[in-house]
Amino acid sequence: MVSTARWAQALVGAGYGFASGVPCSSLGALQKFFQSSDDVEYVAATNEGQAVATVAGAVMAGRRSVVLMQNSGLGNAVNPLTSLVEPFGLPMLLITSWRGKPGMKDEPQHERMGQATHALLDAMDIPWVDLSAEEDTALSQLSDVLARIEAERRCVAIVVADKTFDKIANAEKPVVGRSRGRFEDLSTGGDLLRRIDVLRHVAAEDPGIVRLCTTGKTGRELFATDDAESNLYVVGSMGLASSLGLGMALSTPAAVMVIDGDGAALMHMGALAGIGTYGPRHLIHLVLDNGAYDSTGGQATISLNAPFAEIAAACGYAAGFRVDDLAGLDRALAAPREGPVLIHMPIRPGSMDDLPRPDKTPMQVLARLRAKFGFQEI
Ligand SMILES: Cc1ncc(C[n+]2csc(CCOP(=O)(O)OP(=O)(O)O)c2C)c(N)n1
Repeated sequence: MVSTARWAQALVGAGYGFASGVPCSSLGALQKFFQSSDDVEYVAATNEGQAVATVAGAVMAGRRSVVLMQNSGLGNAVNPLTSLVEPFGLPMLLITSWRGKPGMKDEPQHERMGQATHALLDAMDIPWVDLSAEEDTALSQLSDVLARIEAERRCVAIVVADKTFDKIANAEKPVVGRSRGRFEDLSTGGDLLRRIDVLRHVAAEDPGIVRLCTTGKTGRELFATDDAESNLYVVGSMGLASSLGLGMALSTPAAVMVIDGDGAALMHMGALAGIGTYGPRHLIHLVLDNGAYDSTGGQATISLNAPFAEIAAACGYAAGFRVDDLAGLDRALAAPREGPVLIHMPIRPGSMDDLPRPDKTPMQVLARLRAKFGFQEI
């Protein structure tokens, strides 16, 4: 059996100070260590995909970070692992349990994933090692994996079977509840704007703000109107720009604006609870709500029944604003900020004709952002 404290201390000692995950009983002791350590900032994610995206945000800003999950949760994480971590070349440690390990008695719901865990990692081109239950071997495997992450600048997984780590008695740091934020409706009822009008306006704002732009036409329009160093086009990982923003805002003093779509925001609504709970005060979450999946042909979303600003305020954002013109947007942006704000802005569907796509790779766009904001590469 491996000493949880010794192994985790080796990880922390190697500079891994940021972690996010969703629990698994097989990783319970390790997660308890991270949640109790003063040397680790741990974000309890509501979904493994969000954990990956939150860690991705921290990694982009230069922090050595680890994501922890049950192998059932690998299914939830496939999308950001393949469409965020890989295209942006993000080095990170993924620790996954191995429920349903063939030959070990486990529940029926773990059987298939237990057989498929390594094949799934292989399919995603994520190198892995099965952690030894012998302590010295497990420690040397850890240092080999960390060296590989940094040398090859990629995600590497450690697969942990049940009963590998010993139990620890550390007391988890409590999650601090945040009080409900205020909600203000600044709408005027006038004609709705086009997305490009809002993006032009936002682009003319302070260039010292990181702008993380959701997948689809929003990023393409921002690219077309103002391809600035502050922009990061989150080309994949639909719905996870907000979790990415959370991890980044927790890792840099720079203001971070997430420009989201209604379809994307709906896809990962649990992220609102995470942002509300961890509350980075320099995070602005702008949801451009055209009532449609505009980028894929304008199919209707169900955003009519999603009062994003009120939900965000209830989740602990300092404030939620509903605005429908640029004056309202400016008022919301200028309001004193005691924590994250969400600005819900209904807009017209439709986009520019002949919309280009970013002419730089995700890695080039990230390199530019890092240079501008002084984010160190790990
Ligand atoms: C996980 C996932 N599901 C579906 C898609 C296809 N897709 C790309 S953009 C998009 C629409 C996004 O809608 P919304 O966030 O409302 O933004 P809009 O296109 O309206 O600007 C969809 C469904 C995808 N890229 N990823």
